[in-house]
Amino acid sequence: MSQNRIDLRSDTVTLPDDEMRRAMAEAEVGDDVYGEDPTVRRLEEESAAAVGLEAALFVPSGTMGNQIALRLQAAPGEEVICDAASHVIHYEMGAMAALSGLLPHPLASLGGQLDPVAVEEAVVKDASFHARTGLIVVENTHNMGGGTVYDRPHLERILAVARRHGLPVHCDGARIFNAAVALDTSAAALAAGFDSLMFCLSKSLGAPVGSMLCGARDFIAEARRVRKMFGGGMRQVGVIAAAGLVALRKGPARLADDHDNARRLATALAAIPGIGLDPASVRTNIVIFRVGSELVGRSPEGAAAAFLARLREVGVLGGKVDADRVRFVTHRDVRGAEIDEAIERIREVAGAAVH
Ligand code: TLP
Repeated sequence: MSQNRIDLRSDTVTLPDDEMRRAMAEAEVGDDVYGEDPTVRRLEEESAAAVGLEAALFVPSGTMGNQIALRLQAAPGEEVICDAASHVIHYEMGAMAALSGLLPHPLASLGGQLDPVAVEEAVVKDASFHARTGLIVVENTHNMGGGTVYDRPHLERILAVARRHGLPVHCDGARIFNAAVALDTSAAALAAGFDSLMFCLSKSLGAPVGSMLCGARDFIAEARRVRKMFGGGMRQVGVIAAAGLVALRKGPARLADDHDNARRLATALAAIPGIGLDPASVRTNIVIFRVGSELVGRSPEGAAAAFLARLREVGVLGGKVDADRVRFVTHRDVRGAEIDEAIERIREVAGAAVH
């Protein structure tokens, strides 16, 4: 690969910037398992405030944050209602079953957006013969839905169903700040009414490591206990939390640029014959599109893998969603000019295939 690499596999690939590295070097630290790391405490306080919930807990990953929430809010043998393409089902290694004895109750959805009527129908009302419903999970933005966002009225309808049945609701808000920017609202406005919310510092906000689990004070006290049980008790972790603080304070303000880049990329992709994409559906930093077989010919590994392999040869990296869909994610380390460069290279690859 002679050209510079443009890495659009995920917003997790960002490298810590100079300000983060300085903050890490200078971080005041202590043993966080004793609750004595001042930098972690600051990060937890600012995170809770940012989403308008009482308290927050620093966890090593979004997966651990989600899984602690599931563990605490549903009992073994209970069902977790979530959309069929949700991260808690597809990308968390079966953790809800393995760690907490929970059953996913997946619902088909459009763009990952749960239909409140379908949620109401899925709630098990007679638990004398069936697994009881324990929890509802909403993913905002929705990763595999293509970075789609739930607006507040939609969330209200789901929260109302949950309240009617006395069920807790967890928000997988790995990219909640992207949703807030897309809707021109605050993360707190989107978090209101949820029993718990996880957001990631290590995705679009640009930190190297870490996520925050947020909720009521009592819930977070319990979450601290389960984090230790899951092996996530960290010691002088202020060195990492310091980068997280920079991400939390500075990250949200630049997400609009990522969204503009995603839209520009999507518009250009949609104009390429053989690519299936409605650019109007791209609201945040994730672009998912279909690869027609005319772009790659008949390929044993599927159109997406074949197209990605050709793109890799010209230094453009993306991710496979399924046999014929590809995902690009825009982020802090890919600037506008590189998006334009990526578009050029993708056009060349696609043009070479159809001519
Ligand atoms: N998503 C990653 C991969 O796991 C797919 C990515 O590249 O997008 N919730 C959502 C909605 C996520 O997108 C992710 C990560 C997580 C949770 C988990 O976070 P980590 O990777 O920190 O465990």
